[in-house]
Amino acid sequence: MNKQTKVWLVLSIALSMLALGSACGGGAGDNKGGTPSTNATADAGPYAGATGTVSGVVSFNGTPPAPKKIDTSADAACGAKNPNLMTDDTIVKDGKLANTFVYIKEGTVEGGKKVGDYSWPTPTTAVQLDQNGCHYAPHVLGVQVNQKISITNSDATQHNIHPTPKLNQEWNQTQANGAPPLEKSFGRAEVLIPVKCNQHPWMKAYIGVMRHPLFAVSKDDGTFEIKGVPAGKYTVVAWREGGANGEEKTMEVTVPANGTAKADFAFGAATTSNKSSLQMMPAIEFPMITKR
Ligand SMILES: [Cu+2]
Repeated sequence: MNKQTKVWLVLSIALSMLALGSACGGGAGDNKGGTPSTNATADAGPYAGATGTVSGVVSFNGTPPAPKKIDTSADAACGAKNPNLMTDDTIVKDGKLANTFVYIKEGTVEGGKKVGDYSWPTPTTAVQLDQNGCHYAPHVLGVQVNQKISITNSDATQHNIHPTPKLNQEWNQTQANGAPPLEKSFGRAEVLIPVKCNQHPWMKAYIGVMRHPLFAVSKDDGTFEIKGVPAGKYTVVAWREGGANGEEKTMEVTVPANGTAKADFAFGAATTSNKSSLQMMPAIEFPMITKR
C-alpha cells in the first residue's frame, strides 16, 4: 500500500464516520412532525380514544399502625444516606391511604365484549423502579405484560433485587453501586408480585402486572384515576399489602362513554369485620352523562 492509497483510506473512513454521526444526530433530534411521544392513546389499542374514567379516594378507617424505624445497621451505607428510614407498608395521611393498587379486573365493554377478549399493545416506555437510601421507590407500581421495568441503584452500596412471583419466573440479580440499570419484564399478568432485596431484608416493593393499562396507584392523598376506560360495566379491585397475599376490596361500576364512575374504597379496622356487606354496595355516579 503506497502513501497516497493510505491517505485516501484514512480520508474515506473519516468521511463515512462523519456521515454516520450526522445521520444519528438528525435521527435523535427528529420529532417526526407532530407525533406525540407521551400521548396515552398511542398505546391504547382497541380502546384508542376511549374517554371514560374510574376515579376515587382510598380511605383508611381507624388508627393506622405507626411507621416503625428500620434498623439499617447491617449496612453502614444505608444509615449514612437514610438515617431515619421508616416502614412504609401503611402510609396514611388524614385518613387517606397511599400505595393502593386499583385496577379493572373484569367486565363487559358496551357492545358485549369482555375486557379479556381484547389484546393490548405493550407500551414502549419503561417504568422506573429506583433503589435510593436502601428503599424501593415507588413502593407500588404497575406495568403491562412484557413492558420494560428499568431498575436503578442510586446507592453507594450493592443491592440484590429479588421478585417472588407465583405465575412468572422468579429471579434475583445483584446490582452494584454504579452498575447500569437492569431491564426486566414479566410475561404473565400477576397482581401483585412482591419484590425484596437479598442484601437488605427490610426492602419491599410490589409490582402489578396487567394485560391492559386500566390501573392506577393511589397517591399520598388517597386519590387515584384510571383514564381511557371504554364505556361498560366493570369489577374494580383495590389491593393493598398486608398479610400473606394482601387485602382486596371489590366494587362494581358502570363507566359512561365520556364520564366518570366513582369508586371510593375503605380499608382499616372498621371495614374488616363487615367486609362482605360493604362489598355488595356499589358506589356508582354519573356526574357527566352526555345529554343527546
Ligand atoms: Cu438492597
